[in-house]
Amino acid sequence: MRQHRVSTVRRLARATVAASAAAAALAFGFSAPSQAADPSLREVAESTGRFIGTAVNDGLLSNGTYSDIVSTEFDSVTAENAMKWEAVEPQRGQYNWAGGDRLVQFAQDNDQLVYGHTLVWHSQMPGWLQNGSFSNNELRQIMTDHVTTQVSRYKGQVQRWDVVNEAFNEDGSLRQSKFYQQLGASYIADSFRAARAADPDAKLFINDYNTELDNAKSDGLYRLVSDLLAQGVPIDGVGFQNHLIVGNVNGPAIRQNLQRFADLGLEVAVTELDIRMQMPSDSSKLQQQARDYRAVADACLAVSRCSGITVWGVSDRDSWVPDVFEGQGAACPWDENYRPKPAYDALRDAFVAAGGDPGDPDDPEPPTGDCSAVFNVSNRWDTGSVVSVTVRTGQALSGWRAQFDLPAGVSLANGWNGSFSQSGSTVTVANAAYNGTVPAGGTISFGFQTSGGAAQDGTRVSLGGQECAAG
Ligand code: 9MR
Repeated sequence: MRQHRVSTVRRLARATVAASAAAAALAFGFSAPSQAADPSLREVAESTGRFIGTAVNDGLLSNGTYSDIVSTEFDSVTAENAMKWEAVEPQRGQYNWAGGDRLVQFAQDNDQLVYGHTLVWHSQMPGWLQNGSFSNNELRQIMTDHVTTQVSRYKGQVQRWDVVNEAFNEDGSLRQSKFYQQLGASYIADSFRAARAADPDAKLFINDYNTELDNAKSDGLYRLVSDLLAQGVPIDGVGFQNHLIVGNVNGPAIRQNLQRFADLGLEVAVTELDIRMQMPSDSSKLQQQARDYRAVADACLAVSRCSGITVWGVSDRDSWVPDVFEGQGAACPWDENYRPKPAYDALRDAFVAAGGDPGDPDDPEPPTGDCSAVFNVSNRWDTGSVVSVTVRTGQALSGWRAQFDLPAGVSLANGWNGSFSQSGSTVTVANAAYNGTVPAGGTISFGFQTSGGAAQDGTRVSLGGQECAAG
């Protein structure tokens, strides 16, 4: 039975992507691109309660093909460079928000999450900071001022922050960054505390590369986050970049490693996924790449606390890889001509396999005036469960409230993509700041975890007081 319909808005937007890509094809003299799948990656991801994001080069948003793909295929965006220290505070105390603001506005216009990247990092520091000499106290103040100013600027608009990026050496020791050399390991806790004080609702992450597997580096990270938690430092999540190589991806090992961090009670996320190959590409490498993308996506989707996947760039045309790894490239899900690659289909398939609704291309009409809901218990154990809920609304909404009942004795532990409260057995979920606007025929997705027992599959949901049909 059909459980999910695609909004007319998104259908039109996807038609625009195809049209502008076809126009680009004519202009550049290559063959017309194939159309992306329907429903989009974003829609299948949303119906699993996870996000699918991309790094965005805000300078490219004026390119219609690029921006259409970003808005229709992704529900989360990360600034590829525009929110880094050198871009944001090029002179001490003088801030430039142009690129970050542009991206945040784009995200709000398209009902997307923003993943903030990044506050404290040894790389891409402005010259005045890199080369300046400061007393330890002064450096600590500079660092916390920067974190406070940037997080405050985007309070309520950026849902997740990479507070500290790439703090580790390969052997699991802390990197000798300027911050570590002068301030010791306490620079990490101080950065998180400053970020929490500036926006108590933003989820705070530590992010790194080569930590995807259980190895010396990820062991160091594991020890650090365990210590931070034990000290009560406000950290919510760990980001795993996943800059990987075709043919060299071990999905089950990635899953296991994600799970050990999740078991600390933290959110985990795939934050910068790309999978590069030796050029030139050919169809067998592209097929292998698709299997590798699928393996990473499956790994995340098998871990209930893995909140989403961000790819590090839309197309091979825009990727950082060829500039850094000589002779390598083709690492992204879209090709140089913005055509979806097998890797795109693989990502989409992974979400569908994890419960994302594939839709029904023969039945494109959005319904009007009613709602239907899928209440899916994706994981259950004796004392708890994980639930994803997708509600389709026939009416355009600018704010919503959904309600449902949990079995006696079962309580809400935590939820995402909404603001949750429980009174007796009834749970009320109101929209978050970023997902209140829903077009007619559009969907609302949220998820939550229970304690004290499991929720029941197929529980009826009401939207704005109206009971929704099942499925
Ligand atoms: O993709 C980014 C590229 O445009 C920049 O030149 C580069 C500068 O260091 O940073 C790239 O993004 C990096 C990210 O910020 C942190 N993890 C590694 C990413 C790829 O280098």
